[in-house]
Amino acid sequence: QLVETSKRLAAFQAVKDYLRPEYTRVGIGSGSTVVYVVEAIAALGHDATANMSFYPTGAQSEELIEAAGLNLQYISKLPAGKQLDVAFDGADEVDDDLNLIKGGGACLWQEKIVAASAKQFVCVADFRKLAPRLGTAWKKGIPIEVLPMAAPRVLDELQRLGSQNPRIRPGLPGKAGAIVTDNGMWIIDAPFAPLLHAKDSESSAEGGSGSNGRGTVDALADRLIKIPGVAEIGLFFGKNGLEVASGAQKPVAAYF
Ligand code: DER
Repeated sequence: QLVETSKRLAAFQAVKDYLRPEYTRVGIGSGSTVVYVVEAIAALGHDATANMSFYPTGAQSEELIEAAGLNLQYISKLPAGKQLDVAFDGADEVDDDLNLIKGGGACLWQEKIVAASAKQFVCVADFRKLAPRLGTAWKKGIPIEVLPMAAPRVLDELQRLGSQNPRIRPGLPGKAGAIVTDNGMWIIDAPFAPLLHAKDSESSAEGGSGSNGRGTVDALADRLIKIPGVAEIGLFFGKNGLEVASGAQKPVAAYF
């Protein structure tokens, strides 16, 4: 119960702090924490949200927006040169530079597209997600969205890059075979040694290529995204990280 209370408090605080009445385009992430973000937005009342459109990051996010009676719009319809005013989303782990591991809900590809389309990206997470370095609290590995036919090759390359026991995410009961994302892809979860910040002075910060050496978030991300068959990776960058894309989609705040 403490976790749910923490998620809800974080969500209501994030909406209070970052959803301005004049905003018209709002990204909505995926997972269980963002449920409370939508609850907080809906609680503002119809008049407050009537001029706002809400952009989903997958099937669950779309259902959340519709069920709350909010105006649903799609990132594929965002006019050229326009950005979302703000995007809210959860995370599986947040380090103290606001680098994120995302993808626990297998929605990371659309989540990153929406996040990268927003002027501000607000990460909403409960206390369990906070860790000094990525990979210390979240042990399941970095979620990576891959083309199914390339999965065996990607697993090989991840092993070579030092991942310990990367594996294709299995389906849940009732679904034989691998999880299939909203985009028809598979997810590989790739555990690595805890990732350093670019600023860490430790000697192993060269990127740990090929060994279990500890790499930096940026250096590892650079390698992962280049593996043939990888569609997107569940690493989002914080204050001092790389720009993921043109937008200022680096997380501006994380609430716990
Ligand atoms: O898939 C994701 O990145 C989601 O944001 C998710 O991992 C966060 O999930 P939670 O809010 O249910 O912990």
